[in-house]
Amino acid sequence: VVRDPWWKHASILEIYPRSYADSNGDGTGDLDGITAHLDDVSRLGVDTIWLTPMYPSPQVDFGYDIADYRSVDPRYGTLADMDRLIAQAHRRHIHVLLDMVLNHTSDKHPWFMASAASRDNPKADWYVWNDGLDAASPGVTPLQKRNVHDGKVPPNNWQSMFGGSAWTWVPARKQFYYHRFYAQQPDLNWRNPAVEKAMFDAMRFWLDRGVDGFRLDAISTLFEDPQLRNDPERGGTNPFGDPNLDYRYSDKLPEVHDVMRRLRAMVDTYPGDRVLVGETYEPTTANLVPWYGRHNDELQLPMDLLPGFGWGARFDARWFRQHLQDAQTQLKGERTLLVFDNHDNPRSIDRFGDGTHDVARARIVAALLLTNRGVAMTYYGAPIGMTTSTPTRKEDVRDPVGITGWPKEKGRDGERTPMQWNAGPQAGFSSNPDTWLPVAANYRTVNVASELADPSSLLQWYRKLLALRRDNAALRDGAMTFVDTSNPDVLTYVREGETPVLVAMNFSGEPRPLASGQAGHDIHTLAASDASLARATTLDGTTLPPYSVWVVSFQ
Ligand code: TEU
Repeated sequence: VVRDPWWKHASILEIYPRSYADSNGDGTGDLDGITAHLDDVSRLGVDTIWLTPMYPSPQVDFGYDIADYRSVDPRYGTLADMDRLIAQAHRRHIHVLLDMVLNHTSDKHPWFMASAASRDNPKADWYVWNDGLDAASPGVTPLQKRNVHDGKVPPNNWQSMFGGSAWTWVPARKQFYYHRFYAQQPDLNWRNPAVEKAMFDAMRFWLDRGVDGFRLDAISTLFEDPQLRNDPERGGTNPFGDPNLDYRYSDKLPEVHDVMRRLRAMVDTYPGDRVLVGETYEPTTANLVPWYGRHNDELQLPMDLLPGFGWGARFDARWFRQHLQDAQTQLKGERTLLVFDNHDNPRSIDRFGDGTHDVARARIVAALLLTNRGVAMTYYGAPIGMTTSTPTRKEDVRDPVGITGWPKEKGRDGERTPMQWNAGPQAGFSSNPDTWLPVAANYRTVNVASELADPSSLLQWYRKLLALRRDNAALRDGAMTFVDTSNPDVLTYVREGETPVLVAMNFSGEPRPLASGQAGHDIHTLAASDASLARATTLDGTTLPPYSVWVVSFQ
């Protein structure tokens, strides 16, 4: 018997360490805080945690600017704390994934400090350096002319994702360096084999300590066009007021796949099915396919961020039916990894909510996430219905994206507020009233303790669905068959198996009859958002109340 690797059935919880639990009262979350809550993680019913970066960092981008890949930021604890976290998680059969930022380091990383000091040091070629052009040379674009130093402009018009030129001048070298993100996040030069070796060694360091895999940050951006051609302008401006570029020459270059293959081969030398999850923002499902590798020899789990964050995702039965069907057919049986929530985007409860039925709609999102044939990933706070608390005054903004982009771009603080554990001071997150971001105002009702005590809470809904995902054979593995496929309001599918399970979701604010076409004499409700559904005795003809979900096994 060949057993599936664990990750094919994983339920992953993304934890933002700054915001999860503060064990030492400094107002910022830490590793011991996470360790202390591992029983809560188990009680939720997930089996894997992904920690966003906890390495030493100047925290310009809250850890996505790493100054040392082999240690822990003292704000979060020590290496020994990390070892204990891993051991305690494993004791509870919880896998641990770390975030790995391969595209760039902090500008305070010793590699960059050495590289920036002169043109002839051992690390001189570890980053992407360029002499620039004479500001007066023909063809220089207005964007380049915003960035003149010693009569030089950057070699092209590339813009940082976070606003402004992607090139920063260093007087000591009389050169520009490239940074796709902040100037404090210089891009590594992946054309230099020494860089690859150093980064693979850093990953080995953690694999040797027992981590079960990595979430690879901004993975599509490792390489840049060797000719440094100008990105075409798409028209309009981005939230930072810069011309909107299409990033064709600094994203998704084919060379990244060679690195992914070598990385996968390295990771596969470790026992225990270690896994590579990719942050792969793609405009269509088909675009995810190359990330698995031609011979399934690259990422096991490219993230499918489409339903969450863009390209037309709506709270709409037709949209989700199409998307889930695409995932089933295009990914050729691979497990998709749907992502509705993360630390970079407003929470889905707000994006898909209408202001009146937000929790009811969140139950549908939970069902989409947890009953489809894929790997599930949720974000801390989503299972209790934490909302997006975006700052309203610029002086309260902590995310540099909001600081540069204000007021058009308010940054990502809203989805990073402290975890709401209970109705006590600071929601049980910290003993210190001065938390790094304010606790959201709704913490007295939206919190773990209150929702555990309430059988009808969103948290109990998540717990129920997570348990079903784990224990019900059809939901765990069964093929997905879509039924009633032209229904504009009700999304219905069957997870096949010895005892099949039907999942029906009414996306409309009106009652709708279920039309599954399944015989279903002998039915058994596994989860129902409404009491009337739990009492139903037949599949077809049963009325689905507004915004309801019914998960029911039948024979
Ligand atoms: O995000 C990569 C990325 O593409 C971001 O620009 C994302 O689109 C944006 O944050 C949405 O608002 C990753 C991390 O998830 C993010 O937190 C980091 O800031 C970024 O990489 C740089 O490391």
